[in-house]
Amino acid sequence: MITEFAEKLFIDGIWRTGEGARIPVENPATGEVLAHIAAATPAEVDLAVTAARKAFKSWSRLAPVERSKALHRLGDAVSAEADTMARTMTLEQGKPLNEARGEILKLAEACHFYAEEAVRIHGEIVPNTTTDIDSLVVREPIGVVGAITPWNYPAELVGWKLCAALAAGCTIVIKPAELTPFTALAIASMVEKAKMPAGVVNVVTGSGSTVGQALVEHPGVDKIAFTGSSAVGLHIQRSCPTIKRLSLELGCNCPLIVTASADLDAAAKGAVRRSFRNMGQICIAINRIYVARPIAEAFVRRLAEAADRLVIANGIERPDADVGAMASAEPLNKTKAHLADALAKGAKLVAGGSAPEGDAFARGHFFRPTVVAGCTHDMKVMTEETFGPLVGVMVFDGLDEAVELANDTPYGLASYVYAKDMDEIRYLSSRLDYGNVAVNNVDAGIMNAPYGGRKQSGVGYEHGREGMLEYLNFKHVRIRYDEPKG
Ligand code: TXE
Repeated sequence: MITEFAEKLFIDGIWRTGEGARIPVENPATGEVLAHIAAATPAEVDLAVTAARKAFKSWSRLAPVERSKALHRLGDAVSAEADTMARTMTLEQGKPLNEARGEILKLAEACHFYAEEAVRIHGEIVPNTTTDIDSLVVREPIGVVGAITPWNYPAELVGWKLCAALAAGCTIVIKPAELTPFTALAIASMVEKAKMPAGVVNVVTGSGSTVGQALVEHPGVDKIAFTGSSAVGLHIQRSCPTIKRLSLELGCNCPLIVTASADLDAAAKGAVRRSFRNMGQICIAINRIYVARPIAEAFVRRLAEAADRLVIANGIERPDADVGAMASAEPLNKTKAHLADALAKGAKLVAGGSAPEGDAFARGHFFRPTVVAGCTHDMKVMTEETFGPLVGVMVFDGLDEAVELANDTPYGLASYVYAKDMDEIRYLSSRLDYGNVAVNNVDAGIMNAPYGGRKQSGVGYEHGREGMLEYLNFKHVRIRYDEPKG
């Protein structure tokens, strides 16, 4: 599937060989170059936006039930190709094949979810000053969306934007991350299979600073939907030359609080899953854990044992591995730097701490799931997003202190609690200043509930009905009627 899409752009329903510079895409588990992409030129970005504008005229006027059927067809096409799409993702991103397949099926789920939502968009009639006037509050699609996506979830993060936008009646130009462009191009080929009208979905590849920036600056783009780092999110917000709608899903430094009433085995299991899945390269990964003093030792022991048990492998060779390669050298180096910083400041290494040994790991970006205990808030692991397989643990003495530590961050995307005591659960969930709080589980994001960050973690929502509202405008139509004559 990868060579098929090499150097291609998907614009106005046509696969075009890109005219710009070639950028290599590597397999992070082996260092091999898989293929090259073409960096879209400004003219090609303009072509894609123009195609999306043209398609918007008819797509936005299509009966919602027809948009719904198209999204269902897309979901079916994605499910049918789940195996090949997953392989493409594992080759370019590094996560194990089974996990990649799960992500592709989540993309299909998003297609079907928003296919259902497409037929439920409606307005209301609100009370007026007199009874001979109707005020209709209707919803209309925003227009052309520029979607800029990262490499950690190459299918889902494209899919949430694409499906919600299309359901609302918008059209879209997608700029995927340079590291994982082929999954997005594979999605475009499913769009083709699903017989979506030309121009409704377009994919242009290339770097953020050129192709992404061209979308941000294009006057024909009405909304930017972005997932990525807080720094680039802020840059996008500042650099829009015209007023545009924005949704920004940015980084975090997510806390987990484990109270003395918690089920320790469940807490350790949850912590390991949410700290190390996708090698910690998740905006909702647990980065720092606050544990009640009386149970701290027992919890850390369980956590370290569970981390040590994780199977690490090349995700193509071991589809069922727990963790694979990291996506590139950059997050790996950041992980090592945060680990060195914590150890230098007195943290204790209790699991991992180095690359796995053996020829299989020699050329890829591998690192063992790592736990450091005895942490404090002057360590980077406790205050910055590591985006790698590293978690820090710190002890607390009272719930107030736990809340204060957990909220001591500029971020506000997701937080986690393990506790059995209902009073503790209520207290903590109401005081954690985060868009998502998961209690006694670690799945902070599900398809039918809004998912979004506070503070420097972003603005806007994805998932759920709220995710689709991000692609709709309100319009107030105020109609005065006369008494019929005769
Ligand atoms: O993100 P970037 P990167 C965090 C995480 C990670 C760090 C860097 O901490 O280590 O960010 O990752 C495009 N105009 N997250 O470098 O640079 C870029 O091409 C327009 C958290 O990959 O933000 C890519 O398509 N677009 C996060 C996308 O933005 C630009 C997920 C994201 O890239 C641009 C990823 C520009 N000037 C990283 N510059 C999460 N919330 O899950 C770059 N891009």
